[in-house]
Amino acid sequence: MLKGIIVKNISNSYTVLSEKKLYECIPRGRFRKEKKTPLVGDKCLFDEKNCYILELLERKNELKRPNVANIDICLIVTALKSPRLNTLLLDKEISLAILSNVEPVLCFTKLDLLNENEKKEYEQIKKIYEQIGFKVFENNETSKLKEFLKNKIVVLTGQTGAGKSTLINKLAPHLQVKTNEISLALNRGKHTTRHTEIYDLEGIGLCDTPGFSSLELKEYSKEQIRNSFPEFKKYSCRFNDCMHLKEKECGVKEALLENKIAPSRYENYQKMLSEESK
Ligand SMILES: Nc1nc2c(ncn2[C@@H]2O[C@H](COP(=O)(O)OP(=O)(O)OP(=O)(O)O)[C@@H](O)[C@H]2O)c(=O)[nH]1
Ligand SMILES: [Mg+2]
Ligand SMILES: [Zn+2]
Repeated sequence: MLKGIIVKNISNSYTVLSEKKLYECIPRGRFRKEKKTPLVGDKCLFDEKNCYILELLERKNELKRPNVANIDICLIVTALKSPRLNTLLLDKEISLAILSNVEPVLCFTKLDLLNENEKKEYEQIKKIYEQIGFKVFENNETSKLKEFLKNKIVVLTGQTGAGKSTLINKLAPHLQVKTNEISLALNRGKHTTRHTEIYDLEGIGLCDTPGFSSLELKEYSKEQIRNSFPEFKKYSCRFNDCMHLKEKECGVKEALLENKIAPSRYENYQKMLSEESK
């Protein structure tokens, strides 16, 4: 029996990395009865002769979308154009990371497609997120990114076509991960990455994932969604359990009027609440 880490999953087949060797395994063991599904990022014990995963070790955290385990950083890749910037999706991704105890870090792509005005708009957007305390990168800052991500397991998430796989190739040109060049030429928006896989880059675990076009936060309560907006916590309200909606003497709404909280963030917060049923 060996200890390893699951680096890739395609349907019921899991690739386990152990002492620099890869093993194609299938799950078999107690955790199957317990209805625990192995995830990319899981540490496990496996039978290297028969290639069975026997036991999953305790998870440090679990990100729901994409569904991966033991992640240090969630690198949220967002295109400023093509596909059009969608801050609701971005803010949902940030909340999802925070709610799973994973640090969200932002990386914007396709700055080269912006005109001068759009570049100025982008600078404003960047400021909003930096002021909250998030780290913001651009996808051409590869050496800065590599330095920041050193010794971390990083999952790249974001909309289809945002440029996740392209970024992995920029960081690690030897990998040659498949990107969307061909289908773009045919002008078809389709998912290029179909599975989740951790690539090794000099100590950084880079996890590419399939993109999405929408996100739901169904399993989270309204209170959890509220708590996933770190900038709200700087302000105090009359009611301890204030949702910052129609309550009186709400510090968050006052901050909003004074432009200390970005209107786009507050609007997306309202949208996220209204989408949830809990
Ligand atoms: N102009 C420009 N194009 C980019 C940039 N980054 C990525 N692209 C292009 O955007 C398209 C989609 O890139 P991918 O890396 O395949 O996107 P993805 O996020 O991996 O998409 P999925 O795997 O479907 O989730 C490709 O044609 C890339 O060449 C960028 O910074 N500028
Ligand atoms: Mg991809
Ligand atoms: Zn309030």
